[in-house]
Amino acid sequence: MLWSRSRLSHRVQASETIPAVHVVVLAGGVGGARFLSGLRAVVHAPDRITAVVNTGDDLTLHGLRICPDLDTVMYTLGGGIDAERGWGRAEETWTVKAELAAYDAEPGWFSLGDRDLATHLVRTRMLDAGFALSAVTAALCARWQPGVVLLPMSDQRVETHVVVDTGTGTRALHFQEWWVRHRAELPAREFVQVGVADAQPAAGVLEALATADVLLLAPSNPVVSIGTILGVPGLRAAVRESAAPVVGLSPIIGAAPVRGMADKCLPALGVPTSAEGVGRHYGARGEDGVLDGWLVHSGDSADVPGVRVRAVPLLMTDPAATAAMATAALDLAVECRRDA
Ligand code: FO1
Repeated sequence: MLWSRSRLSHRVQASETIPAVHVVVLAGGVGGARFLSGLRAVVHAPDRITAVVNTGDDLTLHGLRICPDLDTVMYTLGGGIDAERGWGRAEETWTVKAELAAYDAEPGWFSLGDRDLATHLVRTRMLDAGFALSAVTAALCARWQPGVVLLPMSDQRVETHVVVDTGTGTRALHFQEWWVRHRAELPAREFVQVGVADAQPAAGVLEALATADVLLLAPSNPVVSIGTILGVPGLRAAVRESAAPVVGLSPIIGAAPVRGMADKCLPALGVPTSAEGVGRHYGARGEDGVLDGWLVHSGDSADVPGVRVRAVPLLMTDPAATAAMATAALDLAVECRRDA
């Protein structure tokens, strides 16, 4: 069922009471990218959306710097994503991957497509020339035209490593090895962002947060995506001090994540895998948290003290559903703003 334009435009009216809407979204990979495409459909001035994207999943392989979440958002909004996989390029070929395997060039468990490799080659060349990751991302977006301002959370390297039980002790793995090679089957005891102490928000991030009319936490992994972004020194405080209402969208529907493996991450923090658990984990801005509003899936309930909770459909089944979610988030932001 297509979301009727009149209904959408009617509902958007509510959100347009926020003057010159500048929406800043903290986002991870697939869920964040899908949500951003819905938000872009609703916020008519696309360059008034700034996405601050997780870079804790980044890794260096075969001498190339790979930024999965930035690329997933860029490809999804730029029209180059392989929608089935949710990452990498459409119409991809794997010739180089096969040649690397023929050389037994490790690691074979992380697949780099031929088209995708061009992105990593250009990024690595620019990083080696001394350009900041934010500048490199802007250069790559000149081709892809995502219709939003795409910023890494930091220009410094921050890599999520996972401390797992080995049965005879513990070992730290790069997030991608845990996530891709082991499909997150090894119980995670702790997530460590290597380098985060020396990191700062990327160029443009604090300015975006300071000029935001609405701040949204996309339905991304609350531990390794949203949590990693908020862990960059100065970022959480900037969110808490923002004049904009802060609204999050639950990545958990019922007792399970919509996609990805948030349920494999939350136990390491002692957070229940529920919309209420994640909402309480983010916490109310009136206390020491970050939320003013929290959207949970219709049928779920959540009591998050100090946070205004609304239940709406949160399944991003098609563009119209995602646009409706984005509208609901903006509407809740308007409600929260009135309370401020
Ligand atoms: N995910 C996989 O499950 N298998 C892969 O081989 C793989 C390769 C890959 C290459 C580039 C890229 O941007 C993403 C890739 N991903 C792969 C997805 C990636 O692990 C996730 O997108 C994020 O890191 C989690 O949000």
